[in-house]
Amino acid sequence: MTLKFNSNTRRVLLIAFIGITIHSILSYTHEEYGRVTSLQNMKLDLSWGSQSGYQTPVAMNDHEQGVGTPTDQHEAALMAQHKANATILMLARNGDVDSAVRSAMRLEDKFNSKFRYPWVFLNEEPFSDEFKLRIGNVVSGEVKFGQIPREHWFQPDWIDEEYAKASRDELVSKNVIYGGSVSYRNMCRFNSGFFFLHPLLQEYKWYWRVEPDVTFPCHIDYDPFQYMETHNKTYGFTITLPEYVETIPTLWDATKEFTAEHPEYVAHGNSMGYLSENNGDSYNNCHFWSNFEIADMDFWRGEAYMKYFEHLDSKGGFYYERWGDAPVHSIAAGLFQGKDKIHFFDDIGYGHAPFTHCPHDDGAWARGKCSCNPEKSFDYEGWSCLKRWERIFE
Ligand SMILES: Nc1nc2c(ncn2[C@@H]2O[C@H](COP(=O)(O)OP(=O)(O)O)[C@@H](O)[C@H]2O)c(=O)[nH]1
Ligand SMILES: *[C@@H]1O[C@H](CO)[C@@H](O)[C@H](O)[C@H]1NC(C)=O
Ligand SMILES: *[C@@H]1O[C@H](CO)[C@@H](O)[C@H](O)[C@H]1NC(C)=O
Ligand SMILES: [Mg+2]
Repeated sequence: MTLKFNSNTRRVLLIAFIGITIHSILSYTHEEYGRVTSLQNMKLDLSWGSQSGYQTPVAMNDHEQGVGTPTDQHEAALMAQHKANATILMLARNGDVDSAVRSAMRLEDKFNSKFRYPWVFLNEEPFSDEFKLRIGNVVSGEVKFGQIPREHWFQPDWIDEEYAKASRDELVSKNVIYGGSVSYRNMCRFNSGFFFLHPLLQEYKWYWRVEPDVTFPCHIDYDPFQYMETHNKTYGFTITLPEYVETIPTLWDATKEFTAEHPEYVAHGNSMGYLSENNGDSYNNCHFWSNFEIADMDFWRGEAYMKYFEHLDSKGGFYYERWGDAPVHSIAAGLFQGKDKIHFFDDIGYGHAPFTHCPHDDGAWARGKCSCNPEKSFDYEGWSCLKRWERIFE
């Protein structure tokens, strides 16, 4: 096979060549500057200037809405004035760097290059220089890298490790995903009870949780944080499905114990009809998939949730079973406040393997903003709990 370039291809290559050349010159200039500053200061320098290394990957997708045109910059400046007290948050390991970068690029491309919210990355280990540099090169706003305090992450000493090990082995024998993993349990407990206490998050009210290797198939042309604020919401989701029952056999009993002790925290007009088929006698395992969350940390920091978490933690279920932060968040968000505090972000396309939420006809998809197939949206597939969510508003 011979390689032939038509004139279009040649044009693209020429533009790419010029782009790479300019970028190399600018990177070089920048590198000189960067050497005398710390990594974080260097990041600040990268963020706003037209030298931003960030623009290169986006410019390659020239069929999509680019960044950096005067109109976009003007829009960004306008939007910056109304910015919510919010951050984008990712928990990741150094080994997740490739997939973390992919997620960050995608969210920047579809949303954040226009809004420039800061990012916070958390890890129980110090982030590597590679991680910080590569993430710094793709985000448009400020970025902070934090280490999680030991006592917020590792299995507490009062957990009976022999019993915990036996429970892990049992889940492994039942082929339950992450059944044998202690680090996964640390992560679930951290996301349930501690992330919002991290020093780097204290200055924020809102967060958007992002994970490595997630996708955003639609352009997001409004600010979801401001939507939450304006509509008095505390918790937003895109996908809802049932939890593996083997991972939470006693979570609902522990919850009922708590609500019996503290009936004052159970709100009128709550979402029990979504969580249960029998008015709370048992849990139907439906939860909001917490790898995507746009939510108010002040709800987690509040008395009801803090007490609920302490109660759950004291049961040891994060280690003796494999309680996930998704059912824990969902039950609390569903019971300790009215159902109108929770928002289904139908118009935000979102993918985390193996499921994708693709907006339906009347949403963003019809406005020509999505690349996903709405017919393959998870929403009304057998597994989805969306019908159970919607039935409480009928
Ligand atoms: N720092 C750190 N992050 C973790 C660890 N385990 C999981 N994560 C992060 O926690 C989130 C959920 O983990 P993931 O492997 O995606 O679990 P899944 O989505 O349930 O399959 C992701 O943001 C991971 O990067 C860990 O041991 N250390
Ligand atoms: C942002 O939210 C946090 C948490 O609610 C609060 O402590 C902080 O004062 C807020 N900052 C601004 C500028 O409103
Ligand atoms: C917002 O919700 C809170 C409860 O969290 C309620 O007290 C308040 O009245 C609501 N405000 C508006 C404007 O609806
Ligand atoms: Mg994940």
